[in-house]
Amino acid sequence: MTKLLILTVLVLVAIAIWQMTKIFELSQLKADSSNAQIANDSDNRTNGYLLFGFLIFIYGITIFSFAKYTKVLLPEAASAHGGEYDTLMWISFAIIFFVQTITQALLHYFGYKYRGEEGKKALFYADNDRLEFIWTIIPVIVLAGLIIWGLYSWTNIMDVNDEDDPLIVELYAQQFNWQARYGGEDNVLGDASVRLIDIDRANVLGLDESDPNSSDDIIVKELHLPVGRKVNFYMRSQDVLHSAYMPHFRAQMNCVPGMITEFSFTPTITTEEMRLNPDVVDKVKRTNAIRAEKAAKGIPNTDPWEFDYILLCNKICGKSHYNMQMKIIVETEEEYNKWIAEQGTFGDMMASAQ
Ligand SMILES: [Cu+2]
Repeated sequence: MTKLLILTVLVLVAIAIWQMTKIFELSQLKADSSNAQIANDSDNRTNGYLLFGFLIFIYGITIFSFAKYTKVLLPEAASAHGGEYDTLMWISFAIIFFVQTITQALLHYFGYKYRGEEGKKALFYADNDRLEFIWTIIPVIVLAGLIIWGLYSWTNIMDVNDEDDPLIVELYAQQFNWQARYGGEDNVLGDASVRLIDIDRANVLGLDESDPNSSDDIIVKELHLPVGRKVNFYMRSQDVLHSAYMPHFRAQMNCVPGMITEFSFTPTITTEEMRLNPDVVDKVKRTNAIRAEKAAKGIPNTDPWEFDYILLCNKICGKSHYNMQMKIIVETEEEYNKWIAEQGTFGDMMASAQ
């Protein structure tokens, strides 16, 4: 209550000061008979120079951001389609950057060149069809090119099919964790529905026990993928909208309650190889330097970090959304086979729950 009162008093004081300034300004106007409100040549020149100053500022901040923050971007794409995606993004950036550099320079230069001057009259210039045609057709061609290229890439990337014997994996989202389910021996996922969830028997993903395909399914909390093999992901959500985001693979797909969404990609770089990537080495070094500094101050959770691929939730789905993640390990075919052989099946799990 006291806080509210203090706040009210402060607001009232601010209004009073503002009103008094206005009165003061009005009284000044009357006393000064010259036209102080109309900009003269000197004012216009100053504003022209300020425009140049602002131009230098925006160029400066752009160059500064490039130099300082480029290193926080993602490292090289670790999936087969990722290169195409990155090229599209960088070409778009380059075009935007080029056009912005030129148009801003022209805008500010003309602002200065045609600043107000005593006795100068603006030229009345109705229109010029040819000029309008040029400045319409160039953006049309460039944008149409980018959009068509984007659509082409999108259809290429989103083509989820069963060619090349893909590994079938389900990503199951719930507040606030991820689980992955492999098709098992037959590489076919058993039917599942949230209505079949049976917490008492640990059937947390609601697999249909009567479906013969479900007994060999393997449910895990860490995603392992063999390098070079296509993976078809099928996403489900138990509760709200989530989004399966795997930044290093340039992959993201919403997980929607009541439906199955799909995404497919082929991992091309193993976790071990990615840890040797110069950008990643650099990032690990920088992060661990910060962690070491914090550790010295006695702040907890500051153990040195090691790079791992990651699956994140990219929809703000609730209070622990930030912590909804799963480690992804890309490894050789042999390592993957060894790992998957060690995992228990859904059938085993149900048998032991009897
Ligand atoms: Cu989520």
